[in-house]
Amino acid sequence: VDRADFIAGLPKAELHLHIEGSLEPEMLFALAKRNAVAIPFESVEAVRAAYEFSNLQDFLDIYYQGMSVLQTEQDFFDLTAAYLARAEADAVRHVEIFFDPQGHTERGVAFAVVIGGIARALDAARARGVTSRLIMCFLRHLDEAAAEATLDEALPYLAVIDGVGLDSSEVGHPPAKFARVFARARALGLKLVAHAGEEGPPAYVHEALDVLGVDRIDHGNRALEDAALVARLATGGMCLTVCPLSNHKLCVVDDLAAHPLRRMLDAGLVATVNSDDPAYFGGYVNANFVAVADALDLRRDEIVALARNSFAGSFLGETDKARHL
Ligand code: ES4
Ligand code: ZN
Repeated sequence: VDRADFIAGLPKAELHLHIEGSLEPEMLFALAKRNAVAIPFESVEAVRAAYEFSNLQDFLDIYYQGMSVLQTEQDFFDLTAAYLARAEADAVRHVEIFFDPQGHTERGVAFAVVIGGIARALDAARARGVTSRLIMCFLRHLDEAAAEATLDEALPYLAVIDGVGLDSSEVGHPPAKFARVFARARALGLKLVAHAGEEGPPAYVHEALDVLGVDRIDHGNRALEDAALVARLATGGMCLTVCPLSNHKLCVVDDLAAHPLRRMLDAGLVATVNSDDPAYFGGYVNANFVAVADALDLRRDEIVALARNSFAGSFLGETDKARHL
C-alpha cells in the first residue's frame, strides 16, 4: 500500500482543531443565506481565492469575519457534525476540539447557543464510537478580565468542558498575561493548553510551562531554537500539537521540506499531526500527514509513532488510551 493509503487507514486522534476553522466556504455561503448575514464574497471560488495569508494575523482577520454567519444552535451543530463526519472519514477515533466563545459572545450570540450545538454533535458522534474532549480557548489579544468573564460564563457547562486553551494573536500577548485565569481553571479541575512558539519566541513556551503549567503545547515550533527547552520538553514527555499545512499557509515555515517535525521526532519529542483550521489551510488531518510525510520522507515507523503520540498525548483516561495504544 502506498503512503497515503497507509495514513488513511491508520487510527488516530486529532488534538488541535478550531471548530470555527472547519467552516468550509460552502457552509459559509449556506449559513449566510439561512441567517441573512452579508458576506463580502461573490462565490465559493472567491472565498477560496481570498485564503492567501502572509502571517497569523492575516488569517485571523478572515477567520473572525467568517464566524459572523454562525448564529443559531443548529449552526453550531451543523458545523461540528460536518467536521466530525470529515474526521471519521480520516480514521479519527478521538477528537479534542477548541472553540472560541469570545468570538461569538462578542457579537451577541449566547454562550449556551454555542456550547449547546457543539455538545449535541459530539454526543451524536459518541454514539458512533468517536470520543471527544472540548477545550474552551481564551482570545489572547483581549485582556485577562475578558477571559475571566468567559470562564464565569462557562461555569454552568463544566460537565461538557474539559479544558481551557489560549489562542489568537501570539506576539505581544505572552502566556503570563493569563496567569490568574489559568490558575482558576486549574483549580476547577480543567486541563490546560496554550498555543506557544507558533510565531512567538521560545520564552513563550517556557512561560506556558512555568507560569500557566500547561498539560500540552499547541504548535511549539520555535521551541527548537532553544536546546535547553527541547531537553525539558523531551524529559517531561510534553505533547506538541503540530499543524504542518497551517504552518505553511501562515508562513511559519517557508517550505514543508524545512518543517521542524523531523527534528522534533529526532529529539524524542511527543509530536502529533493536526489540521488546526482545515477549511482555511487546505486539508484535514490525513492531508496534513501526507503532505509532511512526503516533504520529510517520513518512514512507516515514524508515521505510526505520530499516530500513537496522538492517543498518548490526548486527555483520554488510561483505560481508553490503552485501547488505542
Ligand atoms: C489559530 Cl493557527 C491559529 N493560531 C492561533 N490562534 C488561532 N485561532 C484559530 N486558529
Ligand atoms: Zn491553533
